[in-house]
Amino acid sequence: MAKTLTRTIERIAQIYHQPLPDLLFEAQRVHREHHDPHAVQLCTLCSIKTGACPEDCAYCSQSVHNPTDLTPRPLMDLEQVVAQARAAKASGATRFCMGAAWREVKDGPQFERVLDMVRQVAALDMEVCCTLGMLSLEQAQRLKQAGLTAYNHNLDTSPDYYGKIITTRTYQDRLETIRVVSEAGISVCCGGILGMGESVQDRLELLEALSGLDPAPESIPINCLVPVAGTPLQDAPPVEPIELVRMVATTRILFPRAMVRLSAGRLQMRDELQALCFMAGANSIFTGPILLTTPNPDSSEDNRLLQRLGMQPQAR
Ligand code: SAM
Ligand code: DTB
Ligand code: SF4
Repeated sequence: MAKTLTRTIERIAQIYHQPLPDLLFEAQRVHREHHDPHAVQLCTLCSIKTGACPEDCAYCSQSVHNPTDLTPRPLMDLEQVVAQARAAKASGATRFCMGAAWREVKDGPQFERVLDMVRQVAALDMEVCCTLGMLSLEQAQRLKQAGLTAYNHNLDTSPDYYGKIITTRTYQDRLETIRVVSEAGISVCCGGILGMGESVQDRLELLEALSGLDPAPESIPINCLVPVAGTPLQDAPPVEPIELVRMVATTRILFPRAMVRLSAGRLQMRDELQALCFMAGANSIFTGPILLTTPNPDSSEDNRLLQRLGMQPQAR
C-alpha cells in the first residue's frame, strides 16, 4: 500500500516539475482529447445561507471564529434563489451552485426548502450543484432525487496541512461525506485552495488525495485564496502565477475527463494568467460580480476576455 502511494506522489511530482513547455504540451494534448479546447463552462454561485458558520476554516469570511465584516443572512427564500438562477441562465451560465454556511445539513424545514430550490433550478434545465457541509446518505439520496447534479465538498489541501487550516472537522470527515455523495449517485465536485501558506508538496499531496477518490471527481475547483480581513490568512501573499499554471496543468493530466474550474481569486489574476490557465486545461469559471461573499470579475469583462482569446462559453 505504502509503495503504491509513493509511486503516485512521485508520478505527480514528475508531471508537475517537468519543464513548463513540456507540461503545457502534455496538458493540451490530454485536454484536446477529451474537451472542446475553445469552450469554457460558466457557473454561477449563490450564497443561499451566509455566515455564522460554526466551523473554523482559517480562510473563510463566514466562520464565527473569524471577526470579519460579513453580515450573516438566514436561508434565502425559494423564489429569490430561483430568480437568481434564471438571471444566471440568461447571462450564459449552465451550472448554478448554491452554498450554505453550515457545518452539516439538518433535516427539517430548511433542508426541505433547499430540496425545493434544487427541484426548481433543475427544472430550468441547468446543472445544479450544492455545497452544504457534511451530510448523511439519506440526505444525499434525497438531494439526488430532487435533481441535484453535483455536490461540492473540497479537501482544500494536503492531509498534513489540513490541521493548520481547520480544526473543527477532520480530513476523514470530508472523505466520508464525499463517499456518501458518490454512493447516492451524485457527481463529486472536489478541489482545493492555493495560497494558504502550504508548500508545493502539500499541493501535490492534495492531488494525490484526489487521485485516491473512487470514482474520481468529475469537477475540480482550483481556488486561489481570496484574503479576507479578519481571517488568520488575511495577509497571506498571492500565489505565484507559474505555480498556479503548473497546478492546473497537472490536474488536467491526472484527471483527463474532469471539469477543471478556475475558481476563487480571478479578480487578482491578469488576463495573461487566465489565458495560460485555459491553455493548461482549465475549462470553467465562476461568473457574476460576487462568488459567495467576495468580489469576482464582471461578466462583461469575462466575455470580452473569452472573445479576445477566440474562446466561447460552453453551450448547453
Ligand atoms: N460550508 C461548506 C463547506 O465548507 O463545504 C460550503 C461553502 S465553502 C465557502 C466552499 C469552498 O469555498 C471551501 O471549501 C473553500 O475551498 C472555498 N473558499 C472559501 N473561502 C475562500 C477564500 N477566501 N478564498 C478561496 N476559496 C475559498
Ligand atoms: C469552490 O471550490 N469555490 C467556490 C465554490 N467551490 C463553492 C466558492 C469560492 C468562495 C470564495 C470565497 C467567498 O466568496 O466567500
Ligand atoms: Fe463554514 Fe464552509 Fe466557510 Fe468552513 S468554508 S467556515 S465550513 S462556510
